Amino acid sequence: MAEVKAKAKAAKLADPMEASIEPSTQEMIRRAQQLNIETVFDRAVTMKPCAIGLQGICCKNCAMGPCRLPLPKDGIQGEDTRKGLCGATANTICARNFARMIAAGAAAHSDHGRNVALTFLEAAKGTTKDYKIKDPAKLIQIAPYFGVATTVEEDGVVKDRDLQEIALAVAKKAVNEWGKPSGTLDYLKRAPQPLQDKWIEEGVMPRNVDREIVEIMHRTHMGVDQDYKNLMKQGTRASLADGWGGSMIGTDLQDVMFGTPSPLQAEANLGVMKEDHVNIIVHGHEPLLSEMIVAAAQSQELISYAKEKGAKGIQLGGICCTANEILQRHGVPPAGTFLQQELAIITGACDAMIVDVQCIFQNLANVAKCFHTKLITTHPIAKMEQDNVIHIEFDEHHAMEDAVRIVKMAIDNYANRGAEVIIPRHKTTQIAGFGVESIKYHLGGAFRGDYYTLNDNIINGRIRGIAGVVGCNNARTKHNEEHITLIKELIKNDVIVLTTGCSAIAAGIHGLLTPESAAVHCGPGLAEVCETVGIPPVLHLGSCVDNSRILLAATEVVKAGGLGNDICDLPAAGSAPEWMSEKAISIGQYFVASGVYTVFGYHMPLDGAPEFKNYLYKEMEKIFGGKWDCEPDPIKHAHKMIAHIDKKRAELGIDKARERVLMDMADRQALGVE
Ligand code: NFS
Repeated sequence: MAEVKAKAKAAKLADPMEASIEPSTQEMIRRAQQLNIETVFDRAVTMKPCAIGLQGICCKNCAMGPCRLPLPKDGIQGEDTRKGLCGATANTICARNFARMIAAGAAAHSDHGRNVALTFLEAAKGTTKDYKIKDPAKLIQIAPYFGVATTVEEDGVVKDRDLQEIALAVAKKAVNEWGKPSGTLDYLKRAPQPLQDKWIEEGVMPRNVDREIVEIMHRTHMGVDQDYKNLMKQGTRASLADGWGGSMIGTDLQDVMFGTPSPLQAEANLGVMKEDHVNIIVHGHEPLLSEMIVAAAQSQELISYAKEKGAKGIQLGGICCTANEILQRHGVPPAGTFLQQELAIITGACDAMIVDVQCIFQNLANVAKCFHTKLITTHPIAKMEQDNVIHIEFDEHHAMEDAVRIVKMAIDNYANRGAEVIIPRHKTTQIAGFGVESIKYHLGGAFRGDYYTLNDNIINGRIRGIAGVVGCNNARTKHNEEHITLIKELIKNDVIVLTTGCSAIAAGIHGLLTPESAAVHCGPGLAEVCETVGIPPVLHLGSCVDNSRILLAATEVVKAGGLGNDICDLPAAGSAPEWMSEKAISIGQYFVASGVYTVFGYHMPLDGAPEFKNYLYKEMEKIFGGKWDCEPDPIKHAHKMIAHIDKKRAELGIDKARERVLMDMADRQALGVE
């Protein structure tokens, strides 16, 4: 009987080799299972997703439901008569659910952006000593978009305006973007003019960030908007408020306060943890506190304190997008992607895990209970109910004090480690920290400092096109497999890849973020370009809020000329092969509404409403030039993107390699981009 029971239990465990393609992940899943500690990988085996929810047609927006409208097994024959109690159709329900995902995603990104803007306001006012203007050039660059002057005229002489004064004016304007009573978002004017014209024509210019999110909640309340196209109009407006609003402002102000990233070398994967060091893992998204933790952990005082306690030093590592933030600015190595968060604790070497907001498993607390790990929540909006979790609330007025307290707590905990520490040996080297500015520098050439070289190489066919590969891991797919197979297929076909989020961490872990990988994995054209300018074929552009960098990089490509006059004209495509979060849906929609063909992997919750699905997958292209698609097979997924890139190359007349005719000033002005 006992044996039968044991077998039944064993059947519910994940097979490590099936769960991930990554050896240290496999090793740690195995160790967790030996220690009888459950992880997300096991839960993915024991719990199946709801078949109706998967189709996107469960409505629980009122207490007459939940109403479920599954698609009949043999599809819709004749008229679709499915209705909820109120009469809501499958299209309405599916579109409402989709729009609510956008609202949640846009809210998460944008609230992060708001917190950054509020902290920047404190810094500009001088009411916090821990945050300063680290990158004045970036401040000067963004000020005009907010209508803030960077010069003053005194007695007929034009002088530079006081930096602190500019900062205060920018901060006030930025904070206002979340709730201004009239007008539209200031940053929309950064998009190519034809795209702005489209948004105006479609009536989707976001007015302020909060309003667009609130309006989705209103429209999707019982008995309000019952037209899927109109619902998606609002979904689009809220997503644009995220990509060209909350996220973009968040990215820019983080750059101003913490420095604009430039390429740097670092390591990646669980193997960055060190047995003889105090290991601190920061996990989440907002870099406001983790920036301070980096400074604290690098301070001589705390390093000496760690040595006093018997450690050789302090090793910081990151998980998820907080990892990307401190990687791109300080070279702090990411210890793993979203799906590796429990595994970092299972090493037995994690002395403290500090979490802020988003993508944090509640099960971390249960895993931490099995070890000495201190799990510390730091954000007022993200606490955990388990009693082993410590809450140290971060406040920008005493941010450094909080950080020192947390790092000391981790150091004090070093002595409490259990006997068996097993850190997987796997780690890689990577170059991360690219951005709009550094692409300009690396691919622009010494004289022109612009996107000309990139455009030239796209036009002459060495680079076939550009792909943005972003987003999460999903425990319903094999960890990292889709990301890596897809990215390799793209670069093999001479498509340069811009990556962010957990996809970027995965690319780093699998060795694709080095210039040397070009010779191994790229087609001859892309390899030649990478070798000549010394860049990796896959460029790490940061965290998920930094997808705004991809929008701006695409805009720079348009501005450099020769590849059409809007983002939708570019030989480019977007992808989130292992997506799972609502943020990914918001990102997908703002990419589509910015003119990008966007393919998601795994599955989309749309099958129960074929008409609505068709609207996203086909009709949307007629409106914005971009559309949704889904393809779980990573090779087919890559080839859908490549086919789109080739279609755009043919439309541009560059399907056969040729030299570009340089644009003159009149041509550039005709493009309507600054
Ligand atoms: Ni993006 Fe970053 Fe990762 Fe997905 Fe989560 S960390 S914001 S949501 S899982 S990429």
